[in-house]
Amino acid sequence: MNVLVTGGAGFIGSNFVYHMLNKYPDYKIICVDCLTYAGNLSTLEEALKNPNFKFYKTDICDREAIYKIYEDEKPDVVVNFAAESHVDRSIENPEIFLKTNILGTQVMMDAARKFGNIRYHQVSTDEVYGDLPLDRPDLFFTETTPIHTSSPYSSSKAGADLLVMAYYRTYGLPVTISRCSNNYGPYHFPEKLIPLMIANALNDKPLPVYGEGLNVRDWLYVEDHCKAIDLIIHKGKIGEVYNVGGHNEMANIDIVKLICKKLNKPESLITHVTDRKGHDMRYAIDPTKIHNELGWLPETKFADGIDKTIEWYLNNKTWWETIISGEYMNYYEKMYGNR
Ligand code: NAD
Ligand code: TDX
Repeated sequence: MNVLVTGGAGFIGSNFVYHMLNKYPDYKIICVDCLTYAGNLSTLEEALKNPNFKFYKTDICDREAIYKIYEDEKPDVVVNFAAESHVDRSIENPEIFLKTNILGTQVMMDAARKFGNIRYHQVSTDEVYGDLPLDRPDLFFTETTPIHTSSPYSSSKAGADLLVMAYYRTYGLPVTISRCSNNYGPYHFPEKLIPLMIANALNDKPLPVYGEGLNVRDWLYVEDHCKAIDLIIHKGKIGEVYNVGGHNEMANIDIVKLICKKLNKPESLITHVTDRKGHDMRYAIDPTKIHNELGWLPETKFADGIDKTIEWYLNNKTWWETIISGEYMNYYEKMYGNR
């Protein structure tokens, strides 16, 4: 089978590339990534040595180049991870989010239609459902929860989801969508909460918690997300949405305190900074459907996953130190300098 993976030089996409290469030695994995600030070819260093792996430095919005790749590589399945993924950046500059996340999705699906109605999977997010109140722990997002977005990022992801379902209904494109909760694990770009706090703590820098830090996220180890997508592309029902999440809700402040404890750093490093605009309060996924229909269950407990993640950042300092010493410094100064 030929599997075309977009965004494979980013966090979840690269973990998925490695998962697929390890699990299916007879599959060919074709990766398309234009290497934005979030894409890193060094992440794919091992994959690039594998004869079953091929990399294209290409923008998913580049229709001509994408059509050529479909024509040459003849994918059986397409998994679209490529996206602008950081909420804070979408608040500063929404345009690129609309371009990549919506128009890029359209190009990928037009190509899938043109070259044989190819099986198409869209990697979406729980953020399309908006947020839940903190005082209603009984509420969870199901696949029928209405779309109700908060940020330009989540709105662009929701726009893409609607387009995916339109291509299913209008053209009969064989699609599926997964909506996952917050991932953590190796190769997580250090602008996101967990890797940012690990990197700052290791450098004895302030740990910038937005507002009181009471916002709740539902954390899932990235490998479990990859396994869910693997199941969906092989056994998922066409035209369906699957929520993916591990019932592991934690307040941001508790995550940051835990990281301090694990790294033996003082909690006095924690600095409460101005809150994110439109900040979603709580995300919580009900994964009953993917469990009942496809037998998926998260395998890594948070206590183990966070230890593995911290260990990975300790053992791979060059990877993240290279990132935070470059252009990222300007971003950090702009976002956190006067916060
Ligand atoms: P990431 O920002 O780490 O990686 C995104 C990758 O896409 C990068 O390699 C980047 O170079 C590439 N890319 C961006 N624009 C592109 C374009 N126009 N053409 C080709 N490549 C492009 O993101 P991530 O955290 O790995 O997220 C991957 C997907 O999963 C996204 O669609 C995101 O919305 C979704 N998602 C993420 C999470 C999470 O917790 N990180 C949770 C649920 C869903
Ligand atoms: O410096 C910080 N301080 C802080 O308090 C950062 C970067 C974040 N936060 C808070 C904001 C959120 O409540 O931590 C929480 C997690 O923030 P992010 O890591 O930016 O993730 P989030 O906004 O929850 O979105 C993530 O999960 C859903 C991914 O980035 C999205 O791509 C995915 O769709």
